[in-house]
Amino acid sequence: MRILVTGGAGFIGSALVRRLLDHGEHEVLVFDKLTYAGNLNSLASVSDSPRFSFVQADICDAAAVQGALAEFRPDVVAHLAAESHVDRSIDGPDAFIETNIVGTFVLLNQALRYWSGLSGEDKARFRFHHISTDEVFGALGEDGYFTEETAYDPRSPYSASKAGSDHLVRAWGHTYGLPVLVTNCSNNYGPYHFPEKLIPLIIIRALKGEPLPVYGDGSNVRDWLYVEDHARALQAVFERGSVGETYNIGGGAERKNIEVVRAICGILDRVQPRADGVSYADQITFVTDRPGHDYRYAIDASKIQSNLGWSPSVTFEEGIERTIRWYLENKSWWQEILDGRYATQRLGVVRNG
Ligand code: NAD
Ligand code: TDX
Repeated sequence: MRILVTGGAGFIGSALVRRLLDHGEHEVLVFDKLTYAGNLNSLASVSDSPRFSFVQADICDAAAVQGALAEFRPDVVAHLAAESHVDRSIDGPDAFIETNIVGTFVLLNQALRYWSGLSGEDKARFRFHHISTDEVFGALGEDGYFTEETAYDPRSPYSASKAGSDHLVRAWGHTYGLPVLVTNCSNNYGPYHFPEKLIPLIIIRALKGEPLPVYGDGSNVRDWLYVEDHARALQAVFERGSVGETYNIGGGAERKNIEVVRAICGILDRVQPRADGVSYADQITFVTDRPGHDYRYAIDASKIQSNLGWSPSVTFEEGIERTIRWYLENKSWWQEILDGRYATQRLGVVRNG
């Protein structure tokens, strides 16, 4: 198939593109604006493939989207382009509304136009797959899980913008018959993760001997999924999922943030001990909480498991060790980001008045 991947130079998009080119015969066009989070270095291992192509453009640019659809003639649009960081959405929500809501609207309009012009097999095969987050469901207490039926209750500018985009996608499916698929996934981690996010930020700051900032008391819970397992789930959904359906994707690996940070410190103590013999855990610092910090996310992934036979293959313990080793072996990938774009400073603290 021919797969147009928006946001294909980002963390999850690049994992999907590497998977599609490394396993199978698919052709891929990456459509990416290359914001601060986009990185062609994350695609270096596959960019020489004759089945890979790239266009630098904005999903808000209708003419650019129309041109890419007309020229590449995709069977699938896998839509991952987004502003993705909650803390940045607190500091500056504008780009989140623009890309996540308006950009998704532009993409839907152009995809509908393109799909309407197809016929026969090509029209029957086409899918618009929207990649979203479990954060649209709000926050859980100590118990319970998000299912595909859970009511939306987004609580940050980021999650509200993703909820808006999910609603638009379903509306285009329901009203115009566009063959849409939606997936809502839990927290991803793994190689090529931008250092603003908890896990890479902690690994990098630990190695640099800097304080490890844990928001609040560290008791907030996330459900962690290794990014390559997410990419495999996305492929299963756009290849075999039922049109109009939503699938929740999760790692079945709930951890308190403080447990994640301590796990990273423990592995680093073993594989790259500090010269002074002190544990990296000594660097842990509790800092002011994130405004509106959602307490717990946890996914019930039984639908994708029973309907499409997908389940996570990497445990949290395996995945976090693999991730740490990747950051140790690929310092040039993240040092370039630290030098030019983002140096792991605190983001997303509201200053009133
Ligand atoms: P990311 O921030 O690493 O990458 C986003 C990519 O989109 C970048 O390459 C960026 O250049 C591109 N982009 C941003 N604005 C664009 C625009 N206007 N036009 C074209 N390209 C643009 O994000 P990620 O973590 O890889 O997340 C990918 C998708 O998955 C997002 O939609 C996100 O909401 C969703 N998601 C992420 C997670 C997670 O844990 N990271 C979990 C569930 C869902
Ligand atoms: O320095 C930090 N210290 C800290 O305690 C950072 C950056 C985060 N945290 C906490 C906040 C969260 O409870 O760690 C947890 C994870 O934070 P993030 O890495 O910012 O992820 P989160 O806000 O949970 O959102 C992520 O998962 C869902 C992605 O960024 C989203 O794009 C995705 O939709």
